[in-house]
Parts: sequence; C-alpha cells; structure tokens
Amino acid sequence: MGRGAFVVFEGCDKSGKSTQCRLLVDYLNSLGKKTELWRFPERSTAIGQIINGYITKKDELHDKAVHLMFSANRWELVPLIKEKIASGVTLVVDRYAYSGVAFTSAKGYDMLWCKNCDIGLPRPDAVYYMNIDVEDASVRGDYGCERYEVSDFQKKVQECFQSLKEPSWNVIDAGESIDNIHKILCESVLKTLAECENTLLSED
Ligand code: DGP
Ligand code: NA
Ligand code: NA
Repeated sequence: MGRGAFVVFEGCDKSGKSTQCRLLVDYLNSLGKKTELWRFPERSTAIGQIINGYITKKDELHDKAVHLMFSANRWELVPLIKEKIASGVTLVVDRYAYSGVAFTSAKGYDMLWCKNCDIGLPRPDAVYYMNIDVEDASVRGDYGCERYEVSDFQKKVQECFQSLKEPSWNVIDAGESIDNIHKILCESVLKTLAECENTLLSED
C-alpha cells in the first residue's frame, strides 16, 4: 500500500475552502480511499485554545507571539501528519503555513521573518488556492465575526497570498458554483493521489 497524500487548501476567509474540503473528503472516502479532514489552526489543543481566544477577540496577544503560536500549532501536529500519511491516509487540510505567512505579513511584518518558523514543515503534495474577490467573500455567511474578517485586511491578505504563490499551486476560481469547483477538485486530486503513492513526503 502506498502512502497517503498531503493536500492543502488556502485562500481568504469565506472563499469556500471548508465546504470544498468537506465535499472532497466525503468523495475520496466513498471511493474507499482513507481520507481525513484537518484544519489549521487546530483549536482543540492547548496552543489552539490560545489561538482561538485571540481570533475570537476574547484575548489580546502581540502579533509576533501569535504568529509563533500558529506555527507551533502546525509543528505540534507534525508527528501525527507523518504517521497518518505513512499509514496510507490522505489528509485534506483547510489552511496551512501559507496562511501563517499571508496573515502576519499582511500586518506589515517582513515576509522572511514570517516564513522562518515554518521552515522544515512537511511540504504539501498539492496546494489549492481558492481565489475569490474579497468583496464577494464579504457578503457570504457570517463574515465579520472574527478578528481578521474585515475587507480591507482581507485585501492585504489576498495580495500576500499572491506573492507567495508558487507555479505548482492550483488556482481555483472560487466564484464558480460549488458543484463545478467540486468536480474540478475531484479530478485533480485523484491525479495527485496516483502521483504521490510511490514517492516520499518532502520537507520545506
Ligand atoms: P479559519 O478557522 O480557517 O477560519 O481560521 C481562523 C482565522 O485565522 C482566519 O481569519 C485565518 C486566520 N489564520 C489561519 N491560520 C493563520 C496563521 O497561521 N496565522 C495567522 N496570523 N492567522 C491565521
Ligand atoms: Na474564518
Ligand atoms: Na473555514
């Protein structure tokens, strides 16, 4: 049995990541491919609870301190990520280190400083960037409840994501219908699964 794939979704808030991640995980499991839905920040850990207090505006923290918390939240789950993937489980992950860099550099911090603490994290086999007009996203769902859900800030986050974009990223038009996006993703992820089955998970 080959290893699982490490698939990451990125994008601004309310870009449809979580919906597509759920649909994709259900689809892959329906094909008998063991798949789990993960998200960062993972709010259930001790570090995740500190992050949750910050993003729900209950607590204040220094920008750099919270940046390192988000990174630590990824690092604390690295052993489990590796274990799952080695045992043949595919992980579909709603946000990862690109969000870490985009959200803090959008506050004006140096991008290299932002990247530093994530160096060495497992590298995703595929990144899907959900590209959406920030104004369109702002009228979706319960936008506006959490700390970062402010259009002007999301526009900066969008720009930071654009400068992080690598040629290997799959840019998805997140303004399309849920069904159309789901179909595109299913086809693409099945290729990724086949490709990485006999390769090793690499590190950044
Ligand atoms: P979500 O649960 O995906 O809606 O994420 C919560 C909020 O936290 C969202 O506005 C995006 C932001 N966020 C996610 N990851 C990071 C990170 O690593 N660093 C920072 N500063 N913000 C992040
Ligand atoms: Na959010
Ligand atoms: Na989400």
